[in-house]
Amino acid sequence: MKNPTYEFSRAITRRPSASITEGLRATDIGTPDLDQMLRDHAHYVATLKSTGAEVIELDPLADYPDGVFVEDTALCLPQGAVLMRPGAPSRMGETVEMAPVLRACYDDMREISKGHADGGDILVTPREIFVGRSDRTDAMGIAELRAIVDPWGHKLTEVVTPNGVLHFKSDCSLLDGETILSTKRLEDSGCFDGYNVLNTAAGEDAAANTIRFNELVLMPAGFPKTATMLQENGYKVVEINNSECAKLDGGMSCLSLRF
Ligand code: CIR
Repeated sequence: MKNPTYEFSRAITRRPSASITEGLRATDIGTPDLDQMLRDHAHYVATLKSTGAEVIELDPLADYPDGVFVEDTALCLPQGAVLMRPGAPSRMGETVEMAPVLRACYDDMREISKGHADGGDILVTPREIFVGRSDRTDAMGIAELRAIVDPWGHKLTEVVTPNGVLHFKSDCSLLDGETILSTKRLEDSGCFDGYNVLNTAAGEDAAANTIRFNELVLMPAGFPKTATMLQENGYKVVEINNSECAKLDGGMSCLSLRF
């Protein structure tokens, strides 16, 4: 039987638009190069497809510079999809664009309608759904999400996204049914007690945002100690250049919805 937290038959991605240069960023470390990002994005999509999954590739959205980061628009669960309500005003309309795509894939689609929540703050494990309170995800958004997923049989665990970190999943990812890759600073908060936790190597916190997608772990290139550690633990790692998305605080999980 499939484990729906990391074995997927489909993914949704969106190609970056030329407006990506206007994307949100916490600190300006340079303007993303569209051509490089398109090459990296094509590698990412090809890697997802190499596992046998179908990838629904959406067209760029010029009006939404951060539209490539589709993860923030929804939570996809076996029981149904939940449209998020992104915490950044410039991103709120992205969910309107995603709604018809998800409606075509799901019989049951719900939405966050009052509070705010970004998909990047949500980590789904076989035991629970972690939701990190952050600058983008607030108490009202979490309460609405809990009311939706509770009847679906999911336990929602509210956690705190570390200060100065954009999203909860900027600092962690699921590697298999019971193993989490986490920065030391997030693990130290105690939120993963009871799980097997592997830490990113010292100085490689930015490697924490990976995705386990079927048999592969997609991780950003340039973090050799963490890549070796994952391989030594038996994971099949594919490294993808993330230099351009990183300029906008984006990474591997942000680039797809997986179900
Ligand atoms: C933003 O600030 O919203 C985008 N520049 C980056 C979003 C990254 N998404 C994610 O971590 N799920």
